[in-house]
Amino acid sequence: MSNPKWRGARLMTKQPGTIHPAGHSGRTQSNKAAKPAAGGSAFAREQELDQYFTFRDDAKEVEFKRHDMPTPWLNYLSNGTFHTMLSHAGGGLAFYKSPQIWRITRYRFFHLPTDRSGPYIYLQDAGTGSYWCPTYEPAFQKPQEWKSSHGMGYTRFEAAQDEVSAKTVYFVGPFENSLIWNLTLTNHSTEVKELNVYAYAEFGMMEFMRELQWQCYNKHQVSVQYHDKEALIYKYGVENQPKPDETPLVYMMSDAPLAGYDGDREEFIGSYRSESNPAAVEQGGCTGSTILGGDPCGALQVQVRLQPGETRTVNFFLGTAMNEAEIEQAIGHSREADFVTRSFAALKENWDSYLGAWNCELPDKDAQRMINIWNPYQSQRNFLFSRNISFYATGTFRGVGYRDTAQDILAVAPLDPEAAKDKVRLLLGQQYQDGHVNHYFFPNEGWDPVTSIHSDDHLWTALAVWDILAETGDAGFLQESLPFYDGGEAPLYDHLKRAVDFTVSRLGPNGFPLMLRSDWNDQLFRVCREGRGESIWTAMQFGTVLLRMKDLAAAAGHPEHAADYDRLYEEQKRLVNTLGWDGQWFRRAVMDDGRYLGTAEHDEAQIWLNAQTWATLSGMGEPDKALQAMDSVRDILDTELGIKKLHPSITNFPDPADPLTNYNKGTGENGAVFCHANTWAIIAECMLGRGDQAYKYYRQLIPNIAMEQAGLWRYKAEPYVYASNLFGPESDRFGLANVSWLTGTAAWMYVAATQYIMGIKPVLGGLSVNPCIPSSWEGFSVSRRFRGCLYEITVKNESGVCTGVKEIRVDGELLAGTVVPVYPDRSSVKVEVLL
Ligand code: IFM
Repeated sequence: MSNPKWRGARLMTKQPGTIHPAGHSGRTQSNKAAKPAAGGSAFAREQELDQYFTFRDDAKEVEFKRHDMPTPWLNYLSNGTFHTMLSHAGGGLAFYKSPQIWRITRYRFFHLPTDRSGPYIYLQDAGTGSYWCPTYEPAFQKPQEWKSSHGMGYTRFEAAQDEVSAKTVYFVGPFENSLIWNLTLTNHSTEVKELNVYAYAEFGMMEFMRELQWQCYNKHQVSVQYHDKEALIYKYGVENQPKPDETPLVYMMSDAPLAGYDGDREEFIGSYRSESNPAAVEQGGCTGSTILGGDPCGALQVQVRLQPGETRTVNFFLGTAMNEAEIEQAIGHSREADFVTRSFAALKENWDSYLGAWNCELPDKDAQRMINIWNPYQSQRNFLFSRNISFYATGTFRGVGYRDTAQDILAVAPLDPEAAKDKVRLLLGQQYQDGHVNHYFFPNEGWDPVTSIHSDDHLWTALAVWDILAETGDAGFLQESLPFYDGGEAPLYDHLKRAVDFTVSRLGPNGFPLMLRSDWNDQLFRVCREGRGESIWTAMQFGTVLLRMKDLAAAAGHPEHAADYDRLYEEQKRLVNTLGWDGQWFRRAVMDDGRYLGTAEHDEAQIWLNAQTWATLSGMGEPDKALQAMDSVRDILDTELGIKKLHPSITNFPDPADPLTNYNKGTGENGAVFCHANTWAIIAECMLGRGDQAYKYYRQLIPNIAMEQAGLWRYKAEPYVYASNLFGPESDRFGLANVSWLTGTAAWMYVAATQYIMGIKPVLGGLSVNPCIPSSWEGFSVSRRFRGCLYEITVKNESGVCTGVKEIRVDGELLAGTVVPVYPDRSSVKVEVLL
């Protein structure tokens, strides 16, 4: 270890004045007129956003010019096992496999100051003692120059102060389970610079709920010890933990010699201080503390002497390993000269390969960016984390949602079909022999699942499997024997058939599927508690599944099942078009008391989006009704910021003493713009051939476009990933985006854009090409990896139509129909499409 006496002096700088965001009064603007907040021309609004962030599409990055965004704008860094959620200003947390039981660092949800704590670096001038953070936050003194960028699996901070620049890249590489903090320092002055560099992370107590409940006892079971390989090792006591044998040790180390360390948060931060003014940094450096019981942290101090013009790199590592021997190996490995560069190169290669399966050139560059970069990236993060942890979700008891993850598979199947298959295997392991499934479950945590039975959960898997089959052509997948949750096993196809049988065994008095606990709309249990309620939407979802099941039955060698599926489909279709039809739109459900939900007869909740869109998705709506229903969506539910989930929002319905939902008007489940459900309107409009309307619905929810429309200080969430919902026009915060990142919006937006607007959809016999674009588009091109061959597709729209394929040529030869076949012997084909 180098000289521990070389410490910083005791100087604290004043917090600079807060910059007041342009055009933001600091107060919520009333929006009684149901208009989003932004004013001025679209150009002016775009200019305003440009002060905050810029997309760098060539690098697949988004760059932030200010730290004071309305909310922390996140990225997820992960190798599939070790994960870090990190904001544009350096806040965030690290966890190993599960944020529920192996949460390594602490993030204070809902607390002020926002976005604390994080993996922070402090840079201190050893002579003056002044210090700052390359992440901008949390030190009081801010860097003179600063920007940050999120990229695919990494976040970079570039900052400068007093002629020293610092570039920090945080990422999780594929070779070790660790967050790498790759810091590059340059001295731009003509003098020698002597710096104290501190890396700091506050350790949590792994089991988050236990920490909240039992911290006073549990804190006596943690330790942070110094290891003679110059590392800190954090050990968590696993008294009641469900998987004690799988609980790792945590290490924190550097590849530079240490000048000091602290394992005791009290020593590093100090009493009545915070990450903004850590005592150790201000009062002479790390103290060499360790703990056997207490409040743990990892703080490392390194000294860097930079000659004029000199650049040096220091890496820090926050990682996990199962025992000390493995930690020693990881330390050795991480200190190899090229470890960090190799790790970063491998990370980049993985993402290039993943995203290389699809690349499009569109007239709309906002859409192009989303489809090529951010939408598949977000979808993959949903696939990995389900709805577990984000700025909004605390990762406390969410696990894997069956319906959520089944839908997430749809966007991963085209890019990584093997991972998609694994996820199907995981899901079907949660199915019972009678066909129903666990609502959500905890594969990492080993906790018992949540077993409520919903009318839709078990049905989603068939859609995912059909898509995987279309993507891969691998009918053998259907024969794989998979276990049931309650014992026994059966071929995969049989699992899917049992899901159908379960729905058939739970039809209600009118013949629609019983609602059970709820369908896709979580809140509907409030009108179906007594078990008699039925879901008309589930009838449509069921119909969609039955169409897929006919194909799957044939592929699984059970063509004899087709007639049954047909019969069930026709029965439900008849009900949907008779009892389910309200005159201008489709009804949503039958309540316990036998009355319909989603009818003009009531004052509230007259029309629900899902019943209109799925009438078309399922092919069940008779053509005039299907069109009328989508016209009602346009006329009643659509706004300039997306389509409302239902209208009018609920306050008293069906009973003022027991309303269907307690959500305030225009929020969440009650009349918000529910982005997830908007995706189905895009698909429905494409299926109806109305490309201009579909594109309107698509474009208005592209996050940076919605932000432009609402105004950044109204929209608030990230402009590069979808949110679950936006406050609707009946709220005075119309346009406020909520629950970003982890939402079914991601997968379905990807499906809507790629398979319906661009119309390039894998089907069992090949790649179907049937675009439905805005009539103003003159064409577009896509290169798409499909079953081992690269399809270079160009679409020309000389006639200015939305849809209707005139001809397709493959490598110059005219194709009959619109399904481009599989070419096992070719590495690429040119597909020319004329609309
Ligand atoms: O479908 C649900 C989802 O499972 C969780 N979030 C809300 C959606 C709509 O209720």
